[in-house]
Amino acid sequence: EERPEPSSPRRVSQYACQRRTTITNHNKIFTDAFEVLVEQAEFNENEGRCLAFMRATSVLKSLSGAVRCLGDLEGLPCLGDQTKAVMEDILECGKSSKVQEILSDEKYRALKLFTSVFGVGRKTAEKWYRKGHRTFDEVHADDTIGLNRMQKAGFLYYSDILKGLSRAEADALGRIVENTVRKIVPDAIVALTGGFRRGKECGHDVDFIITTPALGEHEGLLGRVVNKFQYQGILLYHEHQESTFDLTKLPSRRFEAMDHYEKCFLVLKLKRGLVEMDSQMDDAAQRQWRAVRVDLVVPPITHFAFALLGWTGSRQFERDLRRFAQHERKMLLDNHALYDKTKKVFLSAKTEEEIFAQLGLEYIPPWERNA
Ligand code: 8DG
Ligand code: MN
Ligand code: MN
Repeated sequence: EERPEPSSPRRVSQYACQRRTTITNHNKIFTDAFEVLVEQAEFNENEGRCLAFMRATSVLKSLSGAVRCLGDLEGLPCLGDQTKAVMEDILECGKSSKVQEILSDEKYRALKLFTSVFGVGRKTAEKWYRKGHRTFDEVHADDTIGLNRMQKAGFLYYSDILKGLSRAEADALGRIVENTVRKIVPDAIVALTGGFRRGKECGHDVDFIITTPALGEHEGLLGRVVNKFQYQGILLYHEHQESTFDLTKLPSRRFEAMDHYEKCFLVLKLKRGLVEMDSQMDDAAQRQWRAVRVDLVVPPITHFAFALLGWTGSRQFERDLRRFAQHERKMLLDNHALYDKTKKVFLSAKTEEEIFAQLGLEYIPPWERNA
């Protein structure tokens, strides 16, 4: 069998922000398995194990070819004995017994099901599981459980939201958002971010950053945009979070902390295409629209580049950007700012390119950030 020459002394960085990772994944068989292990570790709050498998997943995604034997892994960072044992299993049997075991585990299955609902996080899922519930019917039948607004919307539009969106649907939404925003501020900036900016063909939601060239004009804009959606009859759900942004604060060291920009988590009606319309004609398909998840974030123009970099992802790319900044440059980076701890100054940037340059990193375009 022919195999590509093992590319001689590989130098693969331990940081995802120094690797180029497109959406083409040659090692899906391994990374799918690892993603189950990551999720299991997350459910068990085993942070170390979670991080180990996330980093291994990310390294495998960056490779330009499929791993055929453990020898192919020589010189690669972040692949320890645990990850190699799982890969060996897959290379030998086509699957990992450990992963198979998790996939049939009652608790894993219940938590996986519950967290698939918009608005249901790990803690809530765990609570429902401990009450003895395993299915949605059981959750709904329990009147000691009070659902919040977001969870109610999550159940109401469950199958629509679970289906996610195509690239074409994301583009259609982009035009709707842009038209609406520009009716209020004609020269407003509407930038696609998240997975679709990285070139993904489908996503669980569409993420947009909205701002205005004139500083201060972005204030109050989001509320007016949401009102227009309501008036157009396409607003199904929204949770509006006011800005808690403070210019003087140092960047956060905690990755999972949410950023402080004004934002809105939405469920909108998206009109169905004609092609789709005449296919299946069950109850749901007869509706002329379906529910889709949209996130809107509104930073001031001065912080646009940081917000864009932070919201473009992937999550692993972001995590490693911050880890690189801290450990290799003694700088703090988050969605708002970059701070040099040695010089004790904030480093401003108008573009993503400038942020990479400030960090002394080669620029990685969005479509190579699929770490
Ligand atoms: P997907 O929607 O196709 O599943 O993938 P994604 O676009 O990469 O994921 P996402 O969950 O929509 O998040 C997009 C990026 O936004 C991700 O890299 C992390 C970043 N992000 C923040 N703050 C927040 C936040 O408060 N909530 C969420 N969900 N994402 C955030 O910087
Ligand atoms: Mn997204
Ligand atoms: Mn999102």
